[in-house]
Amino acid sequence: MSSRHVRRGAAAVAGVLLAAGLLSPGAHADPRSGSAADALRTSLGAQGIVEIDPATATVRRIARRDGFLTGPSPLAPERIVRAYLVRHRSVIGLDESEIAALVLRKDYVDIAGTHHLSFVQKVAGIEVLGAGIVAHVARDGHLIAINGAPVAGLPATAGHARVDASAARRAAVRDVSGDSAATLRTNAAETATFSDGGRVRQVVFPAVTGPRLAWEVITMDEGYLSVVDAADGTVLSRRSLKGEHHATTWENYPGAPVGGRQHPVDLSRWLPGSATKLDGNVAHAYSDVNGDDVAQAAEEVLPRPGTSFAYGFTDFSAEVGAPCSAQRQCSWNPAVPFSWQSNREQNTAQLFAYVGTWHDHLAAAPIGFTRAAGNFEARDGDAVRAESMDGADTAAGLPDGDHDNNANMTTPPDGMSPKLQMYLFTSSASVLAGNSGDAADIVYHELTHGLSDRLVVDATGNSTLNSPQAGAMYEAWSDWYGLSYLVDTGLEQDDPADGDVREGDYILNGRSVRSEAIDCPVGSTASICAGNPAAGTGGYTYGDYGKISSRNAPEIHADGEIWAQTLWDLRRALGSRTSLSLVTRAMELAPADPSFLDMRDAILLADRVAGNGRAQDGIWQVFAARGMGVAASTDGSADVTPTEDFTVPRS
Ligand SMILES: [Ca+2]
Ligand SMILES: [Ca+2]
Ligand SMILES: [Ca+2]
Ligand SMILES: [Ca+2]
Ligand SMILES: [Zn+2]
Repeated sequence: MSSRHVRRGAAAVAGVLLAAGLLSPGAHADPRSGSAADALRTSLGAQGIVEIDPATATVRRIARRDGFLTGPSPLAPERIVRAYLVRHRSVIGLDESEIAALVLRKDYVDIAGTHHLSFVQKVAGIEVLGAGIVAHVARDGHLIAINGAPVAGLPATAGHARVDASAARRAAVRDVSGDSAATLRTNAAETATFSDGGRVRQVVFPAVTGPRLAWEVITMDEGYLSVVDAADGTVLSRRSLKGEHHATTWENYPGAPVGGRQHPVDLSRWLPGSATKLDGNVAHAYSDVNGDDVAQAAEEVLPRPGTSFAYGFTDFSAEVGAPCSAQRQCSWNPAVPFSWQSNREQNTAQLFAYVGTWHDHLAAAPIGFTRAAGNFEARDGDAVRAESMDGADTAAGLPDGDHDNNANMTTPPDGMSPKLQMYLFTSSASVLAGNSGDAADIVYHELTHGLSDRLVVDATGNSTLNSPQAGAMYEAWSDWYGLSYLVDTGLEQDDPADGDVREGDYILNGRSVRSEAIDCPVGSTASICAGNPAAGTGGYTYGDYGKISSRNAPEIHADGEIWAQTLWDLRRALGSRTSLSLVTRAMELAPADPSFLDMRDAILLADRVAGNGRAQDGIWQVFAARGMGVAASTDGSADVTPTEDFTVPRS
């Protein structure tokens, strides 16, 4: 585990953000600064460094590699610095009054006698977070270097806070899924202290849209420094103050054109700084290789000194051969017992990150699968038990037939942990020697079963997704939420062409685990939308129920394709955000054990509740085109021969 002194990089949230790199160019930037910077750089010689921060258009650094900026001087260090700033103000990016307004916060003299002067900026006495000038002056008065970057054009007043210090602290705690109950100790106008030793103080935050009044919140219980908007309580940034946890993960699958390469990620949102295994608020991930649903010590993944949970991926593609490729890499060799061990830690950390990512995605707007909605969190007693490589060692170092080529999620009522089991896939001509826990589409499919099982419930909180039509939607939602996310985030493409959004693309080497792609419209002539002959070509309609499975019998994954494709149409018609909102709200509004038509009606109702009825016509058009028009009928959720209809209500 890393040192407590190591600080994690700032994490920006909510689209607004910190980090100098995201600040908008200062409106007051001197248009001549480019030439002034060039002139100064020239005067400093070949080894001169003059950098302008592209975001603030103010100075980032002035120095030279072969000497100092000025000669020795008997003047006080602060005077040396201020004189230099004024002389080079067009490069600094501040005018004379802005330089005069810089406040010397600290003059630290190191044991060599060098002064390190920190100048901050203030608005009506309130410090501008992260902005200012740091200058270094040698003991004999040489100015060594200037570091920035300050903010130009600050307003004269900061306004008033509408959110108080305690509310700001609560927002910061909530944001990191914390549970601190620390109480207010002292409360002055602009600074409050709390019983955990933390502090809340007013600051001016340089946001993209301009400076805004905010609270800097330091929570010692949670170990974060957060910035909370004083107007509306939005968390503008956060940074962990604790030892950090990293993993190296991808977002899609190994070798994917987008999201296919490992890169460092910060696990600290989901893992306490003190964690010695992958066990946090949203999940406990371990490799249940013996398949007994218990985490034995050898199945845990431990952090490595210096690298935390960053485990590299071992590519087995060359060893296994086709269909493994650079674009879809294999993760073990089914011919070699225990070969999966090479990626055991990597895959478990990957799965942990997937579960955390999906928790956060579902919890946020517009879906809103929160604690109150019944999501999965350790503080409520129901973190996900995420079992990677489940049963990989149930047949002498290989998975037995009950532990391969699949994945599953078992979801008990709220308050009890679900169990997510990811299996290895054994290779064949068309199936990769891969791991379902490496594939975003499969992990998100399984976790979404937890969403629908927790939202479509009876009065006692038990899932009611039992009968065939409800079961078909249960499978469809899992594909739809996952693929929507992958397309929304650019990890997968939904081209104008039909049939390019496919569940199981990685593990089936470019094909789908379904009979058709999810983006197959009714009437499509694309070959991947040809479906089962019994159902006819093109995307499916309600009357195809029971005809989609290759066994020509009702089957929930197959019949679920009707619902999944319909929701994909809805997503196209209404947009991702609106359709996610309506489909989720409809789960909450639907009757127990719903039929497709019950759920169509719940979506219409959700639009009246959450969308003021704006989408009624669009919803009807989508459902009518899929045979769920106004005169469609079904004899309940258990009916596997519903009657389709393609008309919309007369207005
Ligand atoms: Ca076990
Ligand atoms: Ca298991
Ligand atoms: Ca819960
Ligand atoms: Ca498409
Ligand atoms: Zn499923």
